[in-house]
Amino acid sequence: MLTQPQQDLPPGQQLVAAGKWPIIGEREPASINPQWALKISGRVEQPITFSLEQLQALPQKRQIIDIHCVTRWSKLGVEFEGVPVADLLDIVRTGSDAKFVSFISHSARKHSTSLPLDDVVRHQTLIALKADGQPISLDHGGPIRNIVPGKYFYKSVKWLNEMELLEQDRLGYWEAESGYHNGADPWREQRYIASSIDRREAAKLIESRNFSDQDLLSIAANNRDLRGLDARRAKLRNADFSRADLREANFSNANLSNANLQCADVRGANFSGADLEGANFSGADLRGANLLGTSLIGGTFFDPALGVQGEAQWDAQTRISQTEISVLFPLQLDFVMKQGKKHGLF
Ligand SMILES: Nc1nc2c(c(=O)[nH]1)N[C@H]1C(S)=C(S)[C@@H](COP(=O)(O)O)O[C@H]1N2
Ligand SMILES: [Mo]
Repeated sequence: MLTQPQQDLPPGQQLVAAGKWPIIGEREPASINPQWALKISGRVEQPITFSLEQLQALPQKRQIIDIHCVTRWSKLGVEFEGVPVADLLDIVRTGSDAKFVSFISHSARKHSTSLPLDDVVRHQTLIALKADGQPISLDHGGPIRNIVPGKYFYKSVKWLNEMELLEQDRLGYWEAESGYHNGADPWREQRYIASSIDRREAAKLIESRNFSDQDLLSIAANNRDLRGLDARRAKLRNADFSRADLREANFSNANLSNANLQCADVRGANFSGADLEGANFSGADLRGANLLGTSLIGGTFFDPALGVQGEAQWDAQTRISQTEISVLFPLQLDFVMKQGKKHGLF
């Protein structure tokens, strides 16, 4: 596990640099200038649509909230301001059969997420209109987004335009499509659900060394001999490749977000274009590996708790540029910059 000096960071999280706030997931709403509004529908006595102006006219509440993204970055103490969801629910009066809330976005894919109604209220969910005193910017989901304290940030929808009260749960986009855990409790590390394939299937695939184009969420391949693995475009979120032999493996355009590659041998492996958000390469052997065009937000190359053992190894043939590493967090950035200079990588 990563150690951090801060006491109030959930396990496996790292702080972003002061003043930084990464943009994750969708970057824009379906249209730029709709009549911004929030509709409350489903199991309510009185469905209501609040315009942005009406929301602004309601009593506003300020809340200091810590952001924890599932891709392992945290940003503490953001001051959000807006209308508590509980206040809106008092106005519409939820039906006795309302058990869940689906938060639906005004985005191209109608992005959504859901929570039990009890959680929504208990966690003091806010319909946020401002962050740190300013209207929330469009790329961060303004002018209207929900913010759920104490849950991974994927429970906080950008460009919120509907809250539908449901009798039964309806999984959201990341939860249904990408195996994100529906509980989303950062203190219990509820990041992903378990593997989508059983052990026998996994063993067969590992034997064949061909993962290309497959969806293998949370696959356990730790300590395996996977030399020369073909994993092009494979979906390998949360995969465990710790201490695996991955020499010359091809992960180009694969999704390895939150994958564990601790102490893996990835000499000569190709990661070009791969999604490596939140991936852990501490202690891995990266000599001759290609990391060009990868997405590295939340990536780890050095675990201070393990000392020298926790440092990834590099050489002059490792391929990475300043573009990829610019998104790393301070401690990791320092380490990779040092290695880069030492081996003349950029
Ligand atoms: N509409 C919409 N909302 C979304 C997402 C998305 O892709 N689309 N991604 C979620 C995830 S995983 C995170 S971490 C946060 C990111 O918000 P930010 O870009 O403001 O940091 O938004 C959440 N809400
Ligand atoms: Mo996220």
